[in-house]
Amino acid sequence: MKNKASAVLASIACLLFASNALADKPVAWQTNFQTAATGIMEETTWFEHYTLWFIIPITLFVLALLIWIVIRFREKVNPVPSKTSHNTAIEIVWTLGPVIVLLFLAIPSFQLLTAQLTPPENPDLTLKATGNQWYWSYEYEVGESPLSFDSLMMKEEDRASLGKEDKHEYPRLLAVDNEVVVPVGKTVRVLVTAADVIHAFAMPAFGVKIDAVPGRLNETWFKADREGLYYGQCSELCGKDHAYMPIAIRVVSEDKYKTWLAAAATNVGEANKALMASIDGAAKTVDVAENAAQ
Ligand SMILES: [Cu+2]
Repeated sequence: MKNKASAVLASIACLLFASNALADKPVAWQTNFQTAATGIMEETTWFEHYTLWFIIPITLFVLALLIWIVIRFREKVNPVPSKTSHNTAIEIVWTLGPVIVLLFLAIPSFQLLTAQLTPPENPDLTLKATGNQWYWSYEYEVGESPLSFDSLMMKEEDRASLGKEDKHEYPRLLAVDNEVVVPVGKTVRVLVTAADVIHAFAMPAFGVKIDAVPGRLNETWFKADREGLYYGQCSELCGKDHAYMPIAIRVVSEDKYKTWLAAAATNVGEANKALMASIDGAAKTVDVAENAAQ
């Protein structure tokens, strides 16, 4: 019994760690949003559900009216058409009704837009993302020498050398060679620009999507609530390899972030490997714990 309970606990822990490794990515035939990883995305998801409470009843109401008109006023039962051209009451209703509905949509919509577009006053970290044909480069505003690196889509033949053989965690067309690493629960300001043509920096689970325009610095922000690996893509048609410049953000604990940052100052590739090993290492500790319990 005790063994069973500990096995269950261990498998729950494994599940937690599994979801810890990969947090969000698009899935086949997906119709809904990805699970929110920031407060902004939670609100966005709420707003989407909220608008459906208006859209669905209105659509059903209009459909019912159409069906009623088609049946009730068909030529056979209504040989002499009415000559009515005005009805003050009905005209007031069909003007005021939509105005009220729009007000109910506009108020939360503007509140959400304001929250999304108001830059944080004291960000914990500032990151610059530059779109290039066809990859992203990132710059961290840290210390005296800013850390910078390029992030290119991972080639299938590089899986082994990068240690990214797990196709679930590192999916084709989404995995990159160097992920952006950020600490969990911290406000990250992202400055977005482009070096050649217009790109767009988008991370669905964070509710972030902003154009990367050459010669212009756009600003957005996020605060990730959950650790894990998140995937997004360039979201502005930018040329022949537009589909091949994914964005990958790894959200880790503050400690792991600091260790990574220190190592990345000299070698980003090695720092990433060490970080991956420390995350996998945490998952392995659970396996060991499970064995010990039996
Ligand atoms: Cu692009």
